[in-house]
Amino acid sequence: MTSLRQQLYQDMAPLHLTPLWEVLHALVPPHPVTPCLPALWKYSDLRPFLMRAGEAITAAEAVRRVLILENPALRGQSAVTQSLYAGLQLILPGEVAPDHRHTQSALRFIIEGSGAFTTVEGERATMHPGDFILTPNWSWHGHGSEAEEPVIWLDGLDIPMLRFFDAGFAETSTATAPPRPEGVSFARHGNNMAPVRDTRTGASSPVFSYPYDRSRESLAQLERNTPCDSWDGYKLRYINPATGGSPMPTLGAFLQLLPAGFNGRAFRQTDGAVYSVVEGEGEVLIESPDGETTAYSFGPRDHFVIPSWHLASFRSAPGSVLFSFSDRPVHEALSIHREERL
Ligand code: GTQ
Repeated sequence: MTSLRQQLYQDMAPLHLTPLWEVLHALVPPHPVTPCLPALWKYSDLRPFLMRAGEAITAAEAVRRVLILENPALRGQSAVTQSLYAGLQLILPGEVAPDHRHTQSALRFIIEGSGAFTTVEGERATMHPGDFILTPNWSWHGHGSEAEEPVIWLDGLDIPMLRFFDAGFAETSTATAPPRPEGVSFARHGNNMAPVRDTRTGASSPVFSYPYDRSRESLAQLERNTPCDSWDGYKLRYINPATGGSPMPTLGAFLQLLPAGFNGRAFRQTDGAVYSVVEGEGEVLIESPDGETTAYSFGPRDHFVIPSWHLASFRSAPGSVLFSFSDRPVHEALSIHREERL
């Protein structure tokens, strides 16, 4: 019997044929089995390398001077999860990172420094720590700095997702988009209002800068006046005001506050997520598939990743604010999103 099978496999191999029954279990597992590992990047460990990159190459030469946060299990793949890319980008005073556009969608979350800017279709968004800025797919964008200090931000992109779909296109700018006054997009769409005859269909948000002070104030209000969620603390998602959906089709982004003394319950979700710590301190406990739990201690500007379907919970003695992003809108669009709250 076995030899019959062995002979069959051997004889059909030249035709690039493989028996399903040998791989079926792995192909349709009873629950998600990700190769990704949980990981934490301490900012104090990482920052010196970013500064050395600042001495080693200019932003103009690098095009984007970024250190990629690679999942330890996906080295060489420029991926923090199977679908997501994350990196920390540095721009020094006076530097320019030239305009380009691509089918990958990008988000920025500002980590350190003020006064650099991203330009989206010619409109500037000046960066301050905690601001959430997006560059929708196929929009012209570049970065520059009129700051007097280094400015560092988290880049989140759907690069591995587009690679999976073999759908990546990019162009570099020959003629830069004409400059447009700063703040117009926010004036049009950022205050729960919209132009009367606006007909946009809203694949991506018409607002591309979400200032931290506004998001933070919402969380402060909610903490004062509403009950705390036992798993999330107080958690809000950034929205596309034209649709109520995610700011970009492939990337969801979130801001959450863990109140002082928070001792959260465990959850897992199919969307692996990348976290950027804004304020405070705490611990994330992540259970590996073999049942072992590791506690990762985090402080301001640290980054960590919770892979798909890993049980996780948060603890914070002094309280904390966390930004995060994931591919959740894709899971939801495809009706494959699941989460479990224990
Ligand atoms: O700023 O356009 O981290 O195109 C990777 C690819 C940033 C960007 C990244 C990019 C960008």
